[in-house]
Amino acid sequence: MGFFLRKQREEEVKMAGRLPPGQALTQKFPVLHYGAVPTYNNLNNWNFRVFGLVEEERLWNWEQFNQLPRTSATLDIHCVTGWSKFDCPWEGVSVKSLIDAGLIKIKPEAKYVIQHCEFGYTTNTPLEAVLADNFLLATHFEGKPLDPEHGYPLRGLMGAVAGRKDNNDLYLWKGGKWLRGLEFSAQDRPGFWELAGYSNTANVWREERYWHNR
Ligand SMILES: Nc1nc2c(c(=O)[nH]1)N[C@H]1C(S)=C(S)[C@@H](COP(=O)(O)O)O[C@H]1N2
Ligand SMILES: [Mo]
Repeated sequence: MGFFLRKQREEEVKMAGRLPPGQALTQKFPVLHYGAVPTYNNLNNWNFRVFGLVEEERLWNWEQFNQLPRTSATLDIHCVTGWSKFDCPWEGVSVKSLIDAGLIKIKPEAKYVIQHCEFGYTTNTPLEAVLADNFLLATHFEGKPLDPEHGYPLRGLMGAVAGRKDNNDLYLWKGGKWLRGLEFSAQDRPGFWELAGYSNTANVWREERYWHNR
């Protein structure tokens, strides 16, 4: 896609109030993470753990995970390094729907969620951000399983619903790639990028990129 088409498309989303401050539209899908991309020969040893402040801990293998109720969502994604990608079609599992279906029962003291990923990467959000409809446990992008570098087989996906400026619209690093578990917690616990200087709160509309107040 040429420069003028990109610019034109960017102007459209800007006029529609969908371009957060300091962001630019990309038509590519950049890859960003620290460390190696995990490789899986198969998913026989893969599992997903739900723990912390829940009535009963859950441990689902890949087959069981794929039997959970599924959700599709078209979301805009905003990376702290300045690119935004619009109208991305994701599929996966919504945490809210798991709670509504009684598949996860959280204790009332749970106020935060820590996403746990391969190699010990974590990222933290308030509980309400993970329960919002702009957060998904995503398995598919554009109808296909995630590419390895984008989080195969499962990632947290933090996006934004088009045209709705919401307090739960956080930067993309609040979605952990190669996700292996969710921990419900009474205390907030800054994760990898948060400890490296990124904002703890990460609101895209308020442009909370870096953590100054420590
Ligand atoms: N496990 C893991 N997940 C991660 C990261 C990481 O370093 N490790 N980086 C985050 C950052 S900083 C961004 S911007 C997004 C990028 O997602 P993408 O590579 O699919 O564009 O992944 C996030 N999830
Ligand atoms: Mo990032």
